[in-house]
Amino acid sequence: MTSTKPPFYITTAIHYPNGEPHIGHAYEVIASDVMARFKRLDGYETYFLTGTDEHGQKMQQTAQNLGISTRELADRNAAVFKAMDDEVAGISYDRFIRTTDEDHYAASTAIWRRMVEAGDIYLDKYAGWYSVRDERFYSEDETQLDAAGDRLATETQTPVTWTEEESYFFRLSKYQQPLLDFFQANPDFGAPRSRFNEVIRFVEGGLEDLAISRTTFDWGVPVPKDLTAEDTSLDHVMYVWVDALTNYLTGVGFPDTESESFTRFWPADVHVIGKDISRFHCIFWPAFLMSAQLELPKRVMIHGFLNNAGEKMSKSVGNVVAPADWVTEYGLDAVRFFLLREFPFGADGSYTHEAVLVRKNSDLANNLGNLAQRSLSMIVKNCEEMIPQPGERTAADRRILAQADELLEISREAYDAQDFHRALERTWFVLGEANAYFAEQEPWKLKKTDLSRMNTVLYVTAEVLRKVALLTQPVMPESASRLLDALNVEASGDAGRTNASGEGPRSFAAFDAELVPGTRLVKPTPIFPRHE
Ligand code: ME8
Repeated sequence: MTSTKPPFYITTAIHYPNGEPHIGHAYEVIASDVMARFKRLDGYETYFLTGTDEHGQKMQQTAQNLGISTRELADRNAAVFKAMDDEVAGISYDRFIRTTDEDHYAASTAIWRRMVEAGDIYLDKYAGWYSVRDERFYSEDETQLDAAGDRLATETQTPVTWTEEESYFFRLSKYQQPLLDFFQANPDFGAPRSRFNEVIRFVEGGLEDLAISRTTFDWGVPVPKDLTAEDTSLDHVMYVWVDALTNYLTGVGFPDTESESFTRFWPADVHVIGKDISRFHCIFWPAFLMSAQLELPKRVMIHGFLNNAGEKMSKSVGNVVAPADWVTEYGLDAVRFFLLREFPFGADGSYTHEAVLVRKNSDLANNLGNLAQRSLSMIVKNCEEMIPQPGERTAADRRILAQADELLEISREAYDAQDFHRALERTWFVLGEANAYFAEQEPWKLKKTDLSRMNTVLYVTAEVLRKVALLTQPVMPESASRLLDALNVEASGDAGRTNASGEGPRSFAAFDAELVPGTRLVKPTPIFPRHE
């Protein structure tokens, strides 16, 4: 299909492969995947980038502790993160980027060159605190001493070490006012507003120039000697965040700014990231891009953290959940649904086994699964295995159909704000209404008294289910597809990937076209089994 809608480019944070992925990592890629699938189904040409952030001191130290080479650690764990996407979480990325990919070196070198040309890079000496775990510099007043007398970063409670080394600096201070002007002109650049406000307040407090190279280890993108602003005898590698952020450009073909993919997809429509890295994305990144004379991304969506029963996940507490364990226990679609339905994307949220069960059994098995099973089985049994011909519509029919009709626009609006929670809440509200409608109309009684009315009720219910199934494809690709299969809705070749069940997805272009009476149905198999 030649799309008339603008291209859509979405990215996740790239993850440090210094350990194994946990459910918080899965949360971010799943939400981004849902967003990408929604846009594809809605006819946007979509590019979805995710991957691993492999440079820096943290990677080098972890490898040393394990007694393996940093390259080996990166290869091994990047494969684990990729397997989470491919084999566990059903992620439909277009590229899985690794910052050790060759084209990424070219892109990082090119953005550095542009920042040098802008006069924004100079050589100096860094002296301050560094947290390897956060890969982040801290000023003294951002640190504190713990009971044992060890110094920690106050915000993240990670150990910091005194670091003194020659470093290149980026003139971040120069961009304070341009950033504030940009924020003012683009109030939706950072979301949710409360988190964006924190960023704005930080910039208003003044910005110091930023150390952007390291000389005390070598696992990074080399700072090109011929491009440095001043001469030095030391070998510098780029500070890991400089090359990490640049992945968003590499992914669409930078430094070839004339390339088809770059002209089509840059600037990114949305960077999806967690709350701990909002400053990097809302301050450093736009400042680098302003310096490099490149367009700024349209939006940074800052999601909250996923906690285990209200507690931060941590290895020492032993409450870290592996995505694969959850998927084995609850099934992928139920996990995806839970993560987006349970709490708003911008907020912190918690999970417990009980909370997942309630969502799975009440929202999926009861409200959706049961309604589908009962209504479609009735159609197969009583309507010669065909979508029945509806009669005249009553006020109750029109009401529930109108509520289902509105779901596409409501979802579009919610998705554009990455408010997955609201889209699902509204969809399940309509499903609740559909269940009430089905119970009130009692089609099983109409079977004996008014066949034509029974046909209408079954038709209306099936039509509501079709619309709900279409719109839940991004969240639950496999189950929604099976429901659409049960309704014998044709796959559209224009809506992106083939999904797990082998059927192609159904584009939203078919949203308004109602079910055709006479369409053959087969006896449905239960789509959302209860979790016992
Ligand atoms: O920060 N709940 O990588 P990372 C939700 N490499 N999200 C969580 C989470 C949790 N419990 N824990 C982590 C980095 N995240 C950098 C990013 S981007 C150019 C470089 C999120 O592996 C976190 O907020 O530490 C971040 O968005 C992502 O997982 C990767 O974290």
